[in-house]
Amino acid sequence: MPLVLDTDIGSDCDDALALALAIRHPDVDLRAVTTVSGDTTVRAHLAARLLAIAGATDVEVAAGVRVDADAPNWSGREGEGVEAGHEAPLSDRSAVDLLGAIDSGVTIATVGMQSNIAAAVTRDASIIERTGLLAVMGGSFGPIVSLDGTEHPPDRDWNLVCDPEGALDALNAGFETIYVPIDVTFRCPLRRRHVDALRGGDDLCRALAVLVDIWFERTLASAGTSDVVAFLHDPLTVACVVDRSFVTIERLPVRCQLIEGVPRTIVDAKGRDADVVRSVDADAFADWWLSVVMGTFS
Ligand SMILES: [Ca+2]
Repeated sequence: MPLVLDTDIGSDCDDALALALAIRHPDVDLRAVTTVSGDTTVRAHLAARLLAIAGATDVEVAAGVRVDADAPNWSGREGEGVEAGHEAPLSDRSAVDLLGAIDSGVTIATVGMQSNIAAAVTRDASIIERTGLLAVMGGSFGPIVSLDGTEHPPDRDWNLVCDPEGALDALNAGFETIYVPIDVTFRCPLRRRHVDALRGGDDLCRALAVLVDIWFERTLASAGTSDVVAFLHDPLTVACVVDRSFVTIERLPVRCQLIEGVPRTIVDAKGRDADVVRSVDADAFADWWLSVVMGTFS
């Protein structure tokens, strides 16, 4: 499956976990990585470094649309935890140029805000027909409820909220789309035993463990839990490109609309048919992710 991963790698650690899945799954032909949000060059170097650690320096990495450094998806600490070292040069092309030249039938997994996709559509709408599938981490089609039962407001849908105009432009453009929404991925944890297993893996696995540890200390540790160390929002999105055995899917008419300033995914007669992930066998998926990344998948 030819794939371009469009990512805000470097904020939440799950982008790196998704990149590792794309690198390691035998049925994914990772053609390129494009970065979005904040300092996209820093994010691109992080992706390039992880690709080099994995020995995948033939994957093109292109920096994308930047937003102001104080935008809500930019912590200023992106790249922390990955030591400098050998990496392939970044592409001479911008992410928008790269996406605009995408070959027919290639899948784009967009696991950050939709700014690059929207810019590419604005420049040349033929990307819509050429793209085989747009796999979107985002949207919500039910209550967003944490594992502890806490319900979150719709603006927790970070990838849409960070660039509302980009979300509207990209998600209403007419791509064949699968939504991997946040109400499902919030139910999809990476657990302590998974990150501990990564520590016994190869260089890439150990690098991922460091990134998870940093993310956990920064975000989840204060919640008093030690078992849930991250959430597999972006890895589930990449997984759904090649293996949907962990999820249930409904075909629903979806459109994106601002409601009280928040971009929301709406299901009604004016929407365009899309695949929507409605549930996940989270434990089976996390174990599968680990087996793919650690090379024990068969
Ligand atoms: Ca992301």
